Amino acid sequence: MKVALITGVNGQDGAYLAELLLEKGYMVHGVKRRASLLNTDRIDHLYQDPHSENVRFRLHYGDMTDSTNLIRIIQETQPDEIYNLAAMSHVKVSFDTPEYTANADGIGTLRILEALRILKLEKKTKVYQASTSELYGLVQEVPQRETTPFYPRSPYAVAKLYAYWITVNYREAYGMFACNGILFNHESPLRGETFVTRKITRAVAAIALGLQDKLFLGNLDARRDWGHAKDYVEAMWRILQQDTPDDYVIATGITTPVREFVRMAFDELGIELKFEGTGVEEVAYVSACRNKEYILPIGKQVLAVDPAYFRPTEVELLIGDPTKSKTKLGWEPKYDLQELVSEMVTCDVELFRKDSKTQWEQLAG
Ligand code: NDP
Ligand code: GDR
Repeated sequence: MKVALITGVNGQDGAYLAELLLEKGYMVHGVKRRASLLNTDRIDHLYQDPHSENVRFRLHYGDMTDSTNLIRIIQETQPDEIYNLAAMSHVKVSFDTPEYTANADGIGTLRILEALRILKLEKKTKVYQASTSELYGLVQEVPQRETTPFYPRSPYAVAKLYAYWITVNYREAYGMFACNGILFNHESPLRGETFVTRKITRAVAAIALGLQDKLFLGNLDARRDWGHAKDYVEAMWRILQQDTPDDYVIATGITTPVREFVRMAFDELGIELKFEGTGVEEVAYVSACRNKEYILPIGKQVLAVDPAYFRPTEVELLIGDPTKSKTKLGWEPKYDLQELVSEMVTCDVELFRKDSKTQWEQLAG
């Protein structure tokens, strides 16, 4: 049985990846940092009683800032594959916590690689590093591909730049099977609530159900290449099943402005919008309601821009070229953006219907 270790197992990608690897027959170990509450909602359906026989999914307390603990977990679990997904992953928040972000996202990757060397596992254990399209930052070339120069635009992206290159360096210096997946934005109903897509789909559901008045967003012009997380964890696995280690862009090749995502999400519930104004003055009103279940007053303002959500330096345009992953990994995304939006909105409507208690609408992000 193959053994995998996933850091960040209770995050969006960790949850989908754990599910995928369990389906493939792996023994899966997950690293989860301690929190004051049990924040395992995304993986609760995968729980296995540690006292029962043939347990194939186990959690370990660990933190990317603590190398002693990472060394111990790797020694205990002797993984064939490590998927390093743990990170302070919010770009805007990284401007507020730059040193911590560098430590967890940058040096944290070094700690994993160095642990493998210390334990003499560098020839046994393959490493997947969760690299990001944020590395491209300020546009140098479109679409962005493996050879496009990096120009990171946030403390998060700079930390991930270190992680990217230390992964390449350990591959070249020590012959490790260490790979970067340069993944463009991927979303799902499990997406954290303060990333823009989930913030939008939650707000659309809450507004349609009369639980929220208005949605406040930052830069509506930013364009992202959005895919579904379920497709993207499949690519992570494929990257580690190749004969030789390499780095791959994983993307859909289609880019969409934040404003259009908002329009599509409201449209999913039959609510049509009219956008007016530009920049910080931009707003959107309800112009028609096609679905009898979700009737809002025509002319109701449902969107406004709040500059608090602007970033000190922004990444305006991301569009990936997935040619290499399509040809070498045989990877293709199964979901398109319309299906992704539809699934996210539907899930959020269901969630609010089940639990309509007050939500923290304006968390940082
Ligand atoms: P999430 O934010 O959903 O999950 C991040 C995970 O990392 C959580 O389990 C979190 O734990 C954990 N974590 C954070 N800090 C630490 C730490 N110091 N020690 C241990 N665990 C920690 O991210 P995603 O699942 O969306 O992304 C997975 C990875 O892929 C991240 O590295 C991200 O930067 C990267 N990435 C994501 C993309 C995307 O579009 N989703 C695109 C490209 C790259 P907790 O729940 O306690 O916070
Ligand atoms: P991103 O994702 O920064 O691309 O990083 P996010 O969803 O946070 O932002 C996407 C774009 O939307 C704009 N935006 C807003 N963003 C948030 N969060 N909240 C808002 O109110 C808002 N209004 C507009 C942003 O300015 C940005 O341009 C994600 C993370 O998952 C990273 O970990 C990952 O590496 C990259 O995707 C690829």
